Amino acid sequence: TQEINRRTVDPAAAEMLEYAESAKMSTAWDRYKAQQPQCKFGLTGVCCRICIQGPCRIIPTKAGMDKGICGADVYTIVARNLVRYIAGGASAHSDHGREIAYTLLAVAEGHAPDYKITDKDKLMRVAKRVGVETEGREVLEIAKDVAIKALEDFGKYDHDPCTWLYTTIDEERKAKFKQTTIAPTAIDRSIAQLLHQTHIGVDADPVNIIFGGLRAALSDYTGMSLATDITDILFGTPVPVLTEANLGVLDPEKINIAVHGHNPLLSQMVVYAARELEAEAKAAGAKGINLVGICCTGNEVLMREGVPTATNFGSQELAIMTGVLDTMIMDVQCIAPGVKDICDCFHTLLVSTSNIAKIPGSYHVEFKEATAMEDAKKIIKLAIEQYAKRKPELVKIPPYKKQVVGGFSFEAMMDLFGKINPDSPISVLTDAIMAGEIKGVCAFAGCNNQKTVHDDPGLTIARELAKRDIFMVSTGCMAGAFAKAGYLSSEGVEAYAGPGLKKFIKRLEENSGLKASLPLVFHMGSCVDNSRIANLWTAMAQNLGITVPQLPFAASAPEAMSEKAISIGSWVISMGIPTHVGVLPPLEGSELVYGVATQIAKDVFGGYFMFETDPMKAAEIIAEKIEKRAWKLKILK
Ligand code: NFS
Ligand code: SF4
Repeated sequence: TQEINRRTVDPAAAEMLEYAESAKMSTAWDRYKAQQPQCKFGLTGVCCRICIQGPCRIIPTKAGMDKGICGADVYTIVARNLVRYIAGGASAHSDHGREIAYTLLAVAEGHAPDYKITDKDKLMRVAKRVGVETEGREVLEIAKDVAIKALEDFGKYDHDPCTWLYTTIDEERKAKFKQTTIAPTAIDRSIAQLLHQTHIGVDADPVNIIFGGLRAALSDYTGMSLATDITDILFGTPVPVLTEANLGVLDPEKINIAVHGHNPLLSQMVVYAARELEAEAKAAGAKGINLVGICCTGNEVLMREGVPTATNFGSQELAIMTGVLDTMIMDVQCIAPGVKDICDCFHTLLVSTSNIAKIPGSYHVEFKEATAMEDAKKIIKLAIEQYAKRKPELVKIPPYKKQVVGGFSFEAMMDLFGKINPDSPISVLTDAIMAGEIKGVCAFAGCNNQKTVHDDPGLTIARELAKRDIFMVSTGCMAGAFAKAGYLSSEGVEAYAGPGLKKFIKRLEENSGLKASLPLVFHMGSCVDNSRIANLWTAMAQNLGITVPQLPFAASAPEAMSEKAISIGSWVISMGIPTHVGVLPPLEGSELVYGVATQIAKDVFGGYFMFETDPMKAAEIIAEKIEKRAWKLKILK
């Protein structure tokens, strides 16, 4: 039990981990332990494997080992390794965005019959913003031009900055990115160029390498920004929705299907298909179909359809151990290959759907936009068949779930604020800051990481910031952690909000016209929806007539893990937001690179990284940064 307490603070995960131990099923926690101690060279970023003369491992104090074989200094190596993570992250996010943009194009051209334009108003708003003519034109014509505009952001050959970057940020940031030459002109180019720049014998200048990394990071932003916009156009812009989270959402009497991954093109279709096949599920003896989400594809369908969250990244294997998950449908990103081993201990069918994401032994159903509904139905029928194979003696659902109020897109937030001040919704937030009712805003993002106690850092920091009247929003697997702990419902407000924050949230609540009470932390979506959070801070800065770096706004990725998290963090600091990261990325091997990330970045961009692995200390640091900016702002005004 002591060991388990050091592994997670999620009661459902703890129960499943006890079970895994007694049943001798190995989990990510066990494999993390088996990897200890991890290689110090790798941990500090000083191992170079960029060419096959290597690996070169640097020991700065040891003559002859202070440089790589090619003569690369430690700062070159650390910087190159860092920005290659960004290239990976930006590729993942932007490729996701590209799929969505292609689907909009297919809809416009009539090749994707199962999809449609759901939010015409958003299409019009986006079209106007990106410079697509709307007057007197058919909806599908406009949609086509918006899709093409988005696809151009990937590969256009002029030298203008990407459209989805420059139409969503303020003038001051545009000038900053221009002056520092980090505005990407094409997403693909910036990523390919970064791989070129970090090839052996190209760039040895660490600062120049980091600037190349930031350009790719802004491409990451561009890709996710267009992904969010077009996903809203296709499936609707989220509005507040009531649901639940944690393994207790699994229903022993229903056919349980988990959607896991990131791309809503599939998971959203699964939602539609499940509704149509309800009768078939009943004919098979189940009480119906119960869809649940894991990771960000789960966040997507939570935001738009109220699909409950089963769990987040760190505990994905544990959902299968309940013995009632009939099928796990994966699309792309963050699906741990370890899930297959657990599926093999139960009856769970693992279905892969993307040509670039397969797991040996899983069942592959290729998902195509042209036959989307048919593909989704095929998978659900497989799940219905699978239900009969369930082993009753292996059913074990931990009885934990919490209420969740989600669905806070940027537009939904503005609607909420607009109930109090219809003329200037965002003023409701900024006025509360200027009046000192709340101190500022913290955005939580990112993953689970085995290097921390699962879910604990985010929850601890949020509790501390709540006490200090800091307004909070979240995306990604941190939103999953908050969901499971009751922080995405009024339970969190009652338990943790300081007096000012409570008053603020209650005021919103009284005016909201919603049946549900409002949460402590506002769920703004998947990781690609961090673009919504950027919209929020841009609107706040414009409303106050200040720059983003002057805004009392901070970010935290308490358990950052993926390359995507690194690329997000990098654009967030470029945008001017101080960003806490709760795990040490491999930077410590170079004082220079570490210094650029934590200090020089502040001088150049106003945003910077704060690395702190102790959640209590981290909360202190984040609150202090926000409070200091709020204090300065009040003097300024
Ligand atoms: Ni973001 Fe979301 Fe989760 Fe991390 Fe993975 S699912 S895209 S990368 S682990 S938060
Ligand atoms: Fe070693 Fe240089 Fe090759 Fe890196 S690029 S592995 S430092 S020789």
